[in-house]
Amino acid sequence: MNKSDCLCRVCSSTISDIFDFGNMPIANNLIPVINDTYTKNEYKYNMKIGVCINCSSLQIVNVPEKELMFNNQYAYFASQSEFMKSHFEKLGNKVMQLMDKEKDYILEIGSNDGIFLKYFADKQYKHLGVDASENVVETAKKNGVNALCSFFDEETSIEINNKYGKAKIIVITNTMHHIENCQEVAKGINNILAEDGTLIIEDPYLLDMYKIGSIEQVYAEHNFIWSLHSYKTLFEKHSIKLFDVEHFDTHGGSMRYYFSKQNLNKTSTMQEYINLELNNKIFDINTFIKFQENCINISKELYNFVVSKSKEGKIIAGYGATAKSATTLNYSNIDKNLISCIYDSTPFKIGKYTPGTHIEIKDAKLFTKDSPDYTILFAWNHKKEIIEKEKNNKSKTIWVEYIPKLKLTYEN
Ligand code: DWN
Ligand code: ZN
Repeated sequence: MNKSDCLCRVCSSTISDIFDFGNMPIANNLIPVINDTYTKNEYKYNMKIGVCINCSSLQIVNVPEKELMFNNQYAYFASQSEFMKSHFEKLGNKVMQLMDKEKDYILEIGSNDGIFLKYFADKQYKHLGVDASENVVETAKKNGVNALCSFFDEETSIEINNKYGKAKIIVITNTMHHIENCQEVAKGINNILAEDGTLIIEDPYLLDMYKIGSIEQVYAEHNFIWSLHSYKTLFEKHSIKLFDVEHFDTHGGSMRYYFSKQNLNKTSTMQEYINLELNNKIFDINTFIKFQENCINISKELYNFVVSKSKEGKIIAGYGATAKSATTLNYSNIDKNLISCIYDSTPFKIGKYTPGTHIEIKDAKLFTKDSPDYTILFAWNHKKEIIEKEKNNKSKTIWVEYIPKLKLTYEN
């Protein structure tokens, strides 16, 4: 690996410890058919992650080309979760209070299938979504959203500024951690955010990841896991200041960050989380090392469980063909020989196969009829929604959770 690969993309310090996952496929690159052409040519990269003890950001040190991850075959359509829809509707209502409907517009970077901007489109607010994956942009447009297919960088920001002017609100949910060149995004935001505007970012939170040992939050796509300290370091370089945060349980623990170009008073919640990060030693390399050990144990525990049940002749399936589970499945060597299939409700995913491990993805509607002996809840972050739905469907299985540790729940 080049030395420059090991420099922090936030603050340019050297990344001190590297956790090598071995060869990994791209998490959302589902395989359409299992044959030699697809399986032999499947793209893999040697995934290595490290943490910067200067700014605390956790990152993949060798990120694959962005076009390999975001293209017209992007598999994740955020609107599959009713809970996430209502989560974003609440954010929409809050943001509308900050806007003058006649004058202002909102820009969303990483607008996916329009899950968030749909509320603005429905209420005729001026808005623009930018997303690099053509197929999700098409879905957003069908949902009435004004969306542009592009990677967001400095050049795009200039084009948007020329056409739409400065944005009063910029929202980036579950996307900033996808973008390798975070400096370029920050520059672009600086170009386009109004002087009295607000930047809102939300994504999985480093302290939660450390706490529950969710090794899976990292995969090519999630090439950063951010904290308050690391976001502050990045945006302060570009004269954009963090002034408030809000914590959510979504996606295994997420933080929402509020930034402004103005010198606004910092909230007490922000100070609380700054202290929490310091108390939890996010700048101590041992925190990262302990996390690694915990992740290795979780993977081994799940593998041993699956192998032992498979030897007993039990049918073991999965629920939720998540991008996250690509890390666990590939790292733990759990593949199609051990897992019968994974159930999922996303039309784009059904009938395809998981990357690297080649497990068939089946329509979630078949779950009740199939009733596998054990079902690993890969979409563990949607536990409440999925278990309630399957309870109503009278599905019978033993649910298997593996984060933060192995847990069985009998559903009979
Ligand atoms: O940032 C990202 C996040 C937010 O989402 C992306 N990089 C990609 C994606 O990650 P993920 O695939 O790990 O996300 P989810 O939301 O955990 O995926 C849930 C999966 O489960 C989806 O494929 C949809 C499926 N699902 C289902 O079949 N029935 C979900 C729900 C709620 C359901 O009821
Ligand atoms: Zn750094």
